[in-house]
Amino acid sequence: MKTEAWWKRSTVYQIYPKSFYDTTGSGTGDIQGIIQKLDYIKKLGADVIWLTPIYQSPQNDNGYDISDYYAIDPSYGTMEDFEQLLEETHKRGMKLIMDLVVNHTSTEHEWFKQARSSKDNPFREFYIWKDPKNGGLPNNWQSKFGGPAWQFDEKTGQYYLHLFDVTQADLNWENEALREKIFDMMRFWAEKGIDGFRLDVINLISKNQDFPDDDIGDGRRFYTDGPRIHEFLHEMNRNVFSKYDMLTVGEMSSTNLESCIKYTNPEREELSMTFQFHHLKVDYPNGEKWTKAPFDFLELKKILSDWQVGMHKGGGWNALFWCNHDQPRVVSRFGDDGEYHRESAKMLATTLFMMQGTPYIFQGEEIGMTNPNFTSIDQYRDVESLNAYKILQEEGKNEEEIISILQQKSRDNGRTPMQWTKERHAGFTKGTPWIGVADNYSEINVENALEDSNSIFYHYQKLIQLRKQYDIITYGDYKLLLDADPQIFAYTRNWENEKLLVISNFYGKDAVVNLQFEEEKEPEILLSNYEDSPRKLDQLQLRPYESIVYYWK
Ligand code: TEU
Repeated sequence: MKTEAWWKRSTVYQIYPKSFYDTTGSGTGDIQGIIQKLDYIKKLGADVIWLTPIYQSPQNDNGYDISDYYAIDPSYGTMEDFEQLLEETHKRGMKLIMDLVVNHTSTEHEWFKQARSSKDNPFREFYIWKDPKNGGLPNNWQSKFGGPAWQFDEKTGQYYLHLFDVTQADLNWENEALREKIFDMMRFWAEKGIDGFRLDVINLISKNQDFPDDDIGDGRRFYTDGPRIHEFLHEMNRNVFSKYDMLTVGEMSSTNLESCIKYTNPEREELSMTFQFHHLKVDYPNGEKWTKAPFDFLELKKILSDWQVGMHKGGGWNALFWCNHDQPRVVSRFGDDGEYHRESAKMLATTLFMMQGTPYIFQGEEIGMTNPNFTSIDQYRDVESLNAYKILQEEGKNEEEIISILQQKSRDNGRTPMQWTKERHAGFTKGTPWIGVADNYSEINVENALEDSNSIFYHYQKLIQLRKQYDIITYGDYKLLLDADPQIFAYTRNWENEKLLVISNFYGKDAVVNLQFEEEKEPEILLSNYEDSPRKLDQLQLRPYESIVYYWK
């Protein structure tokens, strides 16, 4: 029997250090704060911690703009703090993965400072420079944060490419010297003993070298899953990953199923798994993020199911997630953050955790943290949201409308401080938090969750345990049922002589489930979010947001 990769049965807990726990009173979280909360994560049962970037950075994009890959940002602590964190994590039998941001660096990185100093500087070719075309921009590509993707540099008379903020200059992966430098840096962290990497927008590193104008879009088709991407990832795997026993998860912007099978099928020696975002665009009507819109439930089912079936068939591996630091809170988004807060948060967790892949929990998700509903632009911090605010103003939208869009879509929804207690600032800091705390913290907090045996926290704990216990969750195939039902998300998993059936009501009203089953035996209920859920499947009625996992053997 082949050995199972350790990350297949693991659950990853994502920490956004800035908002996790502050031990100094600075108003931003720090590494010592993470160390103090390791036992909490252990209690939840997560096996792996993913830290978003803690490297030295001017923080224009909260650390995704790195100015030194070898240094810890002083706002988080020191390299000794980091080493202590790694040791304390390992002591508890958990693993730690770091964020690898190598599509771009900060323009304050030494490489970029050298590069911009003159056209013949050896670091010039570490970045992507182009001459003006007809006195203007080299092409019409757009930055993901709004506006053109090129910035003119007066001193040398050329433009540099930035797919994100103007302070995030894209690296030139065509340059072998750059690739060597990146692999060296990766080995430095691997040698410290980390257990893997989450690779930021890694499918954007290979650009079409003709840099053509895009007559139908914003340019993304010329660099998404680009011409040499599989070659670069394979090279990275051979030079770094394969030398260690790592979990590698690629964040794949606007990707497709076919590419993700290639990225993750072990035979190709690229990555362990991928994040894709199609299921999180079901509330972007016509692909437009900056509008207020309900989510398309049928589309959500279809997308998740296509990825389940497709990756299974192609021998790939999914990272399963609802939330991260770029996304609104899922209970506010696809659930109900009012009356059915608890039921809907549990339902969403169950629906995702019973799928095939490795699940990710974003800090606070396990207690059902919600969007904060900020009411004024002064409360927002995110560079993307602040840009969007300006663009929406220019489009003539009024203040109220813009704020209501940000309330639904801003990345800051996921970035408010972790709610630990009902004390001031939710116990996150003794100082002034860098971003406001959601005002429901006296109800929704870790202290309350731990005291209540029926809390969302313990539901997540149970889900993590089930995944360890039942092979079928890791290995079973997947089939969507009732694809056109406007209220029920139901699927089966089959493996050897076992079967799972997951039925979730995605809305706040009762639902009748019309399913025919040949099974003679009555199933066992592995988990439900209501007491006394029915074991009989015919004439099954679900209560608001009810979600049940049935099991046959
Ligand atoms: O995000 C990549 C990315 O494209 C998004 O999720 C982005 O936030 C979204 O498209 C905006 O609508 C990664 C990081 O997770 C994010 O925090 C960084 O800002 C970004 O890369 C740049 O490094």
